[in-house]
Amino acid sequence: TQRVFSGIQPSGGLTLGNYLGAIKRFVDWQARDIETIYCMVDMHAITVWQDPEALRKQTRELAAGYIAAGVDPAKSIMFNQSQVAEHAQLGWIFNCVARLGWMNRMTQFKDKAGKNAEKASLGLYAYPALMAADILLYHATHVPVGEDQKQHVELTRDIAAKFNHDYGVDFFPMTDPVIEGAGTRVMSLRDGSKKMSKSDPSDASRINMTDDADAIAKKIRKAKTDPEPLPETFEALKDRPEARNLVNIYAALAETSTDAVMAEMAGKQFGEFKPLLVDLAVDRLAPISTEMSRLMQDPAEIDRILAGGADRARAIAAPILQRTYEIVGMVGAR
Ligand code: AQP
Repeated sequence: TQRVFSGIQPSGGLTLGNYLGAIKRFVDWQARDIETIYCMVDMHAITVWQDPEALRKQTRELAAGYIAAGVDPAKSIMFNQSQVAEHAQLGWIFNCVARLGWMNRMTQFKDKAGKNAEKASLGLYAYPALMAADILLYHATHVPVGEDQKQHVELTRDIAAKFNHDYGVDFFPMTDPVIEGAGTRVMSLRDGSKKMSKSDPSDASRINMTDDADAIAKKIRKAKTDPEPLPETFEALKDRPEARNLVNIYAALAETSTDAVMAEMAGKQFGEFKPLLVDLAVDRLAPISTEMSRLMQDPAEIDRILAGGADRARAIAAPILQRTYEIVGMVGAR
């Protein structure tokens, strides 16, 4: 059977990058006839210190963002990771399967830990093993993610393969990362070589899903560009990362290809293109932001949805963890 799993960290407000790279795709998968499981990965979020009150608020806000964007809790299983203890339990087993050498190659750890890796948490280093547990706990076959997570999903396959090999079983499936279409890599509005990120210190670098129309317009108007007009093809934007990023965002929001955008916009200066992008972005994002604030007025209802999702998630996860314990040789495993 096919099953989709994906998650987002409640480590800050949602960005346009999270929306286009992840949530929008979650909604597309939900429309297909496949079981979909979407998680707010709060245990991943604390690999970098989070203020407890902020973490609680961000988790609920993330849930509101999923729902506002079209994830339906009656169709998809939606929950926060810490409510299903099996994630941590399988995560430990995978800490014992993954090799240090594999972890040392993870570029996200290097990016996030920065120069002072000695001060990074052990959790940040082990993050990809917990992520493998998130996915394999449900025997997920597909993981829709942005380009930046590809390496972690590949590591998930390595962990599954090593577990199966070491214990002589064919238990964990090989999961495919699904990275498709425009918007899989949304870049900072201030620097076309950096990804748009919720933790970037510059608020002008990103569009937050809670930004109102004025804020969206201002950020796009101020986005870094160059003085050249738009060329005929997307390929010709190869060495113009900022311009490329705006076209990419336009294509993803308009649900069309970058080539189609170029065919329509060729010859325009950014002075003309940016207002069109503002209109499109406001049109697509403002209803989501309005719905998010409405949902946030009833946090108890969000908590009920997450608790219900956790029960459904546990029903799938518990037998898979029990079987894993049995394979590994834990006494008492049923
Ligand atoms: N800029 C992006 N473009 C496309 N997809 C993106 N994603 C994140 N940024 C972009 C996708 O969003 C999902 C959830 O990401 P996450 O919150 O778990 O972790 P992250 O990738 O570390 O996101 P951020 O915004 O950069 O958070 P911080 O600042 O806390 O590190 C993933 O599917 C990711 O691909």
